[in-house]
Amino acid sequence: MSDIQTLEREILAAISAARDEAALEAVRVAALGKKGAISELLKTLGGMSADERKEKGPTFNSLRDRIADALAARKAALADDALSAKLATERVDVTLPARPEPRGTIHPVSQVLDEMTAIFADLGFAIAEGPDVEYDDYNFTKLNIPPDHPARQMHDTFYVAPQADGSRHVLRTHTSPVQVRTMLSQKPPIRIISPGRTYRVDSDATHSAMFHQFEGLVIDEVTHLGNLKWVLEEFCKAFFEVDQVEIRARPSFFPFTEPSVEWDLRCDRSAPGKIVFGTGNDWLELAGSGMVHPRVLEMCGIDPEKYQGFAFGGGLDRLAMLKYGIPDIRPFFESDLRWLRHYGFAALDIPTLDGGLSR
Ligand code: 2NL
Repeated sequence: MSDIQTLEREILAAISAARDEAALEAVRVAALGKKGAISELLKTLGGMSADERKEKGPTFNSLRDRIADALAARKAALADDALSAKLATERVDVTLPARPEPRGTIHPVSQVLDEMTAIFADLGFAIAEGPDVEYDDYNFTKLNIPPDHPARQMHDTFYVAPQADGSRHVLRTHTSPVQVRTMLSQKPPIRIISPGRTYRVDSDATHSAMFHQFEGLVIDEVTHLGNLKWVLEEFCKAFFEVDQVEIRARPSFFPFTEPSVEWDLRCDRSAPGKIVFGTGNDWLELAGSGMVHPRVLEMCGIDPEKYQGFAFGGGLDRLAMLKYGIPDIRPFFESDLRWLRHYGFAALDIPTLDGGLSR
């Protein structure tokens, strides 16, 4: 075997034996570096006769090319091996649970809000929302409660610091300003419910300064108290999950409705700590309501000669307490996880009419 063949075998063996990039680089320098074996071989061409150079030149050059190719191939193989080893150590078990078990639960108020949304959406109502900090004008004046009206005292309003022009914003005392905003920005027919946070300077065992209200508003060319009664009955059947309900009307007064009606729901409270809806000899206050006062329609840009409407409102927290048998309102807003785990709902159990509201 010629010296050249021996040299090639030795270098190729060293290339295969290189276990990492550093070892391979050492082989490359020893072969193709400035003073490497192949480089030295190529330098000998300079001292040769023209004929000899013609014979050896191609041999040496192709040897150099084969060595360079072998180095490149080995380098790629080492990089592949390194990547495979890295991937093996970084393997992710995609069958592991994404997160630990959920620790919180859905608050009963959120649950009742979602239930109410499902029911009224099915009846063709849209959900309307508005800011908690309101104009005095939207919270009172446009609802037929002028600045000197006694109902302003009844509302125990939280006032925000005065503006530059002397006007004062309020924390909304009801969600009616959301209906005002809707009437000012949309044309009838209007069918909305506006559940949300409301505020009154009033807190004791049964009152919280922040509480939740729901209100509904329907404006169209022909609307009457019979429509209102049907809507409330349908809501009660769906919400309390009973086939039959009975509601009764009592005359009432609100500045923003005329006439005004309060509704009670027939129930049975004879068994201690338990309420059954739909039967029995007891009555439970359900909601206040009425036909929207023509002056309110007018102040909200709706022609009372052409349109009328009905509105209703009640306490959302109260509905949650009634439906889920929660005796005290105070823990509602204390963020006590033990209370939430007792009264809360599973996070992914979203209420729907066909899937079940509260199962
Ligand atoms: C209650 C009674 C009620 C309304 C709310 C309303 C809204 C507009 C016009 C007319 Cl924009 N009425 N809302 C009407 C009657 C009763 O709520 O006891 N709420 C807790």
